[in-house]
Amino acid sequence: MADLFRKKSITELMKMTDGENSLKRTLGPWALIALGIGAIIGAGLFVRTAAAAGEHAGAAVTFSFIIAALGCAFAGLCYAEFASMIPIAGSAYTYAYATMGELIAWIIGWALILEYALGAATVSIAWSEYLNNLLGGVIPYQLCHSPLEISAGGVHGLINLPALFILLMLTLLLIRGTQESATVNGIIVFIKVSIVLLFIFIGWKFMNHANHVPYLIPDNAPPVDLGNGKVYDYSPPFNHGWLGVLRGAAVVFFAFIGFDAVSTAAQEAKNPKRDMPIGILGSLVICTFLYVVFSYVLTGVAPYTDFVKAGKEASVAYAIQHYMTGYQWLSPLISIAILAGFSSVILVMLLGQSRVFYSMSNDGLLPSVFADLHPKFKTPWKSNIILFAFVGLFAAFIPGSVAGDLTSIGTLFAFVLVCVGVLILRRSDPERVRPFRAPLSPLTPVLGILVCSAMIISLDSTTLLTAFGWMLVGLVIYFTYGQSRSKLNTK
Ligand code: ALA
Repeated sequence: MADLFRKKSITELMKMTDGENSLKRTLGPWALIALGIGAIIGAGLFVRTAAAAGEHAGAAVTFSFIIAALGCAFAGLCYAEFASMIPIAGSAYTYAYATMGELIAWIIGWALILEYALGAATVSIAWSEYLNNLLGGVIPYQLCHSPLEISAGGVHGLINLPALFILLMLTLLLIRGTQESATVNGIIVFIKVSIVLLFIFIGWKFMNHANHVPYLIPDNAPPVDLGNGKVYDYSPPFNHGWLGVLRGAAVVFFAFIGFDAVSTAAQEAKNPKRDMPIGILGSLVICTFLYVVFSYVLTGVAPYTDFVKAGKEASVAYAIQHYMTGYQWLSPLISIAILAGFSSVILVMLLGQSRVFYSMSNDGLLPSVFADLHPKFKTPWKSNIILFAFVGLFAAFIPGSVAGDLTSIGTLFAFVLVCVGVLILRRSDPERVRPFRAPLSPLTPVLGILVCSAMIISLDSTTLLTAFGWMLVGLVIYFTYGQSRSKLNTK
């Protein structure tokens, strides 16, 4: 049996950074922070915040954001340590392959599919919500919802066509090889941050402080009537109080996904040792601040119970339309900006996923079709098309909340493994040069493991079981396919 912990040689990996084809080191700390924010602010803030507040945490969703940010910060420091040890373009999969061996790398790569592919599906579903809101709800319910959803009027969803549409457009763009330039990213970051600030400044005046009392959902909160004879019940443990805040953290954790994108740019950083941690932590700090204030205002403008009813979809536009008298004109502007912002997040996620597939296929762990390049565009076009079919299936037929929770769990799991990896490597390979070291180790990785695991455990049992099943399928594929075909077999 092949060695499950065989590793890729770091020297070989680093050779890819030498020579004419190597990427230029052009990114300073601000450019890295902008890259992070570009990938971070999206559906998590504009859709999942309301879901977390409405279903689990109430106004205390602000605490949920702080817990999620802490988990990200601890894991982010560990990510930065890996990224600086192997400062090439890559992902947790590549780092793990060189440091912890093939099996762990495969497991992380498989969890990253949940992060990127399902993340793209979640944001495309959110895109569909805001598009429909912008168009005044003209798209029939059946054609913009999954079959697992039912409207308050009893209409069943069938397929989410707008979500499929945006995925198709962005897949075609990726096949053409359109790279988001720093300028386009800069503009989108500017637009996103402006909308957040605009909502905060204008919404502040419309806050009703009664909506913040009590701040946490009390254990005797009355159920909310959803129509159709259904109610939303706050009595289960994770639907009120501090446990609700913890579940809320797992839900809004989605809003931070993407900061790891900064680590993939290590090869282009001018001074990775100093700038990677600044880029990763800087974008986290700025986003956390914006998220906490934004969610404070959102739950002050509209009562949290609205977000399980009519305000469940396109919640920010909903809050403006229903509670911010005189500012109705703001809603379409914000929706257009949100649609643009979502598109860039989806693009980054689809790109990230096809890169991970590309690396796994080059390593022999996935079929070579995932690494076939288009003769003219030089992009992994077959992989992009397969990915569209896979992501499209989720986007068309699964509710956004299910896809969002699976994204969170996959990412949290990958983060836990990255933290564990730092602990193991500090012992097994203490001599290796680490230009950046996670401070206060072992405390930082241990706290990362604890906070991220607590969020995982707080998720509902269906999400946990589905993710477990996904990981089992991954292991079966590895042992029946990847292990025997790995390129490391022949070396
Ligand atoms: N953090 C990204 C978003 O919220 C994935 O859309």
